[in-house]
Amino acid sequence: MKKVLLVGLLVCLFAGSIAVMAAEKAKEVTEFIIDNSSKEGFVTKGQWMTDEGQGGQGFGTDSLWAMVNPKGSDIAWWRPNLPKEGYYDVSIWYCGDPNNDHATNALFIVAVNDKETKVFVIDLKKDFGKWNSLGVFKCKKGDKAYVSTNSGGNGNGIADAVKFTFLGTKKPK
Ligand SMILES: [Ca+2]
Repeated sequence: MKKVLLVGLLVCLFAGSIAVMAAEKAKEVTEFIIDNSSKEGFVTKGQWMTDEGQGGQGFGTDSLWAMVNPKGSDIAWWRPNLPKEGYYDVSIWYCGDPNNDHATNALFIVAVNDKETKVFVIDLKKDFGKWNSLGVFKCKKGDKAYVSTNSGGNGNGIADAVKFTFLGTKKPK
């Protein structure tokens, strides 16, 4: 009788560990976030200053800002290392504008295969403090897709966070 109980217990433990393994497999990472504070995947050129206040609505502990510059020569790039080819939603997050000096026409560029694909004109005085989707892009595995912004708008430029969310290998409807 004791043997039966022991075998029963072992079967239960085995089934339990299979269930845990299955649950862990289901928790596949699908969101790839690059913040201005990320150690990898975020690069700038030119003059960017740290803003820890962020109007209380930045992503993470701080964000960067660049003084309005007609040449737009202050540039920030977010470049994730994607684990597989497929369709990704690309979203941007920028902090609040407590001094009312952010650009209303900041350029954000999405590039795939290292080629600029789509340009967006973003009003940084609106929709801050949340993820804003720029759309769905087919990206290759690796670090060939990126988002960039610059200081060439009519107000200060902001570099905060970008998120690539894996949607699948087939084009979402
Ligand atoms: Ca940030």
